[in-house]
Amino acid sequence: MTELKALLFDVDGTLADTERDGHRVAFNHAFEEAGLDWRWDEALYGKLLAVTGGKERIRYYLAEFNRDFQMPENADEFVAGLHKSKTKHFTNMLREGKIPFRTGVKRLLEEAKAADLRMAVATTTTPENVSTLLEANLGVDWADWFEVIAAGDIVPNKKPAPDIYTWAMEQMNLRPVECLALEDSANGVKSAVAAEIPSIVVTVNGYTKDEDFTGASLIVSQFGDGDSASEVIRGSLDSGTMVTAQGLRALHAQGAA
Ligand code: XBP
Ligand code: MG
Repeated sequence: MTELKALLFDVDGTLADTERDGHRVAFNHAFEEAGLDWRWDEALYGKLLAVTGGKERIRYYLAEFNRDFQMPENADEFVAGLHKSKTKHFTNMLREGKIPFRTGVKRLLEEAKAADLRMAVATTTTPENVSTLLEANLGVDWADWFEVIAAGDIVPNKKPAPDIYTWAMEQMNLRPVECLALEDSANGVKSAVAAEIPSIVVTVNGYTKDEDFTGASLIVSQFGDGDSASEVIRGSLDSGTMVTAQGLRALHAQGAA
């Protein structure tokens, strides 16, 4: 049986519930600042989340929901400029402490560190968003927690492609069977499955709770903490009412060859 060596954490929706009141709001600020009448309400944003990556999501919106918009000549520059502005607004919200870690995340990180589990981030968002979120929630030593930050455009293809997980494992010199991925979305699960990671834990949120998580080992409402219990949606949680580092080791042992 191959021992669990590393936890690979998704960011948006997993470490923090960033989409509805974070990224979505930041996109709208950027559109307003650019003098565009685009407004992504909660329902539309839920549809746009089918596409990962902020720049890719803007293009998807124009292609599927705003075909009348006349894209400027320098389309790449236009989209990149909007996304840069959006990232400025999003990181400001993070620095203002508006987007905390989800329940149980800090506890799980501490348990994993104490259990000598290696940790990395594997996300579609930008490195700047990751470092700002981690510093806001873990302090100035945030980089001590994660060996690798695999984020955004570091790979050619974003989730559901496996690239970001494969890149992270290559950097850590780890095999998929030595890893466990923690995700929140169908795109994320597909990415981890395609990267041949055998153990995948999903913590759902408002946007992803009804998605198809085929390939996931365990689906929960949250990681749980103190008197805020984790509810099991699919699979079994041997560690009582919380997702714990030891519980993840046991889950991995059941699934890994
Ligand atoms: C979620 C995403 C990201 C964010 C927006 O990433 O798909 O694109 O929605 O962030 P993950 P950017 O769940 O993999 O963390 O605008 O920086 O892409
Ligand atoms: Mg996610």
